[in-house]
Order: sequence, then structure tokens, then C-alpha cells
Amino acid sequence: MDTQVRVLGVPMDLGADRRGVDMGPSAIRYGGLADQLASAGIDCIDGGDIAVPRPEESDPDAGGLPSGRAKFFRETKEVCEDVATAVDATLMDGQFPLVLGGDHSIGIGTIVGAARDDEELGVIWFDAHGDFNTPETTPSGNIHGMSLAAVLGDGAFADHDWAHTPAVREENVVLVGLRDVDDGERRRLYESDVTAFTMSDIDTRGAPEVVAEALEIATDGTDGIHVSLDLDWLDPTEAPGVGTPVRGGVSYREAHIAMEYVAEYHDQLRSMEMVEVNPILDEHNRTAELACELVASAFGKRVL
Ligand SMILES: [Mn+2]
Repeated sequence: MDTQVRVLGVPMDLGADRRGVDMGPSAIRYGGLADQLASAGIDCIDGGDIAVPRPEESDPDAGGLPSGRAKFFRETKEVCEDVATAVDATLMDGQFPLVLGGDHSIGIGTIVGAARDDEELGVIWFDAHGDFNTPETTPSGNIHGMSLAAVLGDGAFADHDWAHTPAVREENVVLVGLRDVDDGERRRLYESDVTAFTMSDIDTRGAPEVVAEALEIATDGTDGIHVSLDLDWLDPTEAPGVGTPVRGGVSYREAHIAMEYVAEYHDQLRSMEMVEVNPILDEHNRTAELACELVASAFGKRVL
């Protein structure tokens, strides 16, 4: 890829219960992001961090939604609007936005910014979870479990001016690696035109075949794709430093081959984000270092 990468940090933890993911952007930078990108032949600049209010500063249930529950809705919406503006500005400058989380609620901002005007955006969401709850179905009220539903304009999000949603069409969205899905999410996923590949699909068909199909779906009829990688997609033995670990995730090698497949689509790749790195729960920053390695693979780094 010839395009210069602009790194945007979003130290966001308003969308998750466990504090610590706000330090994710620092941990990923410290983990060698710039060096890993350089080893893939990528020139990068750092655009700094987007300001995020501290949870202590505000009331999580101050409201703003007609129904259901979404903690820190107002604050999350404001941060995501700033993320969307920064991602859009990066693209306008001819650079590639690489967004570092922070919890997965920031995906709302990244996708809205990457979708831009009236263009069709494909999305691949590598995650253990569906992130498909709405304020009506959520068991926790945490927006990081609702971000994909939000960009599709689902539930109470649809009745609110929630960052120009729906930003993407269901048929252009693919989930990969699911293994922990709430009842409300399962029902909604069945009804939707979103494609969902579970860990069972990866077990039976193999990661390369599943990821190849995901890329075909996301690129079919779209103007570009966004890749959102939640580190909890990997097995916790490889990525222990995440907010909500679930056993039975993809292996180190499966994650790399998936990113190498993503790199094959560099002409369509528009934006990428790495989220949910939690250095407090990590072991010597290895999850952040793994995130850097996976970014390098996604940008074309090869063994030979
Ligand atoms: Mn997630």
C-alpha cells in the first residue's frame, strides 16, 4: 500500500464496565506499532488522541434515549462524532485512518466517518461477541456491546440522531469468530441480512476459507471496506489483555492468515481499527504487541 497511515487513538472506556481499555492506544503505540508498520513498508504519522471524558465526570444514566438503556450515551455519541470527523478528514487528506481503541463503541465513529456521504461501505467485524444488542435488549447497558446495532440504526438508536445512522447496509456487514451471543442478539441476527460466521464455521471450514468468503461479501458491490478487530476475537491464551475474554477463540496463526487475506484486498481497504486492548489485564503488554503484529500482516508484511 502506497498510502500514508495516520494513527488515531481513542482512549475510550465509557462503553465498557472494566476500566483499563482507555490505556489501549498507549499500549499499542508502546508495543511497537510504528516499527511494525515500517517493517511492512508503510509510512505512518501519528495524529494523536481524541479527547474522551472521564467516567467520573458524568452520570452514566443521564439519558438521551427514548427507550432502553445505554450508559454514557451522550458522551459516547459526542466522542464518536469527533472520531467520525477525524476519520473523514484523514481520508480527505488522502491518508489511511488506523484507529486504536479504546472499547468497541468507537467503531460507531470510525464507520460513520469511513462510510462518508452516500458511499457503500463493507464491514468485517472480527469479534467473539455480536455487539448486536440494542438499548432495549442489552443485559449490561454497555455501548461496546451495541456498536454494530448502532451503525445499522437498530432499536432506540433509530429514533435518535445517532451519528447519521444507518451508516451501512446489513448485507454488507460480516461478523467473524462469534462464540458469545446474547439471546436478544441471536434473534436480531437471525432476522437481519448480516452474515455471521461463528467459531464453529472456522473449526469446520478453516479460517482461510471463512475469511475469504467474508472478504468477498464485504467487497461485493461496495466502494471500500472497514476492518474492525476486537482483540477478544483471539483466544485468551494469545490475547489475555482484553476487557471481555472468551475461551475458544482463533489461534495466533489463524489471526495472521486472516490479516494476510485482508492485505490481499488493499485496494478496497479504507480504514481499520484495533480495539479492546486492556493493558491492566495484560501480561507484559503481549496483547498490544500482538495487535501491532496483526496490523503489519494486514498491511502486507510477509515472512518472505
Ligand atoms: Mn467487540
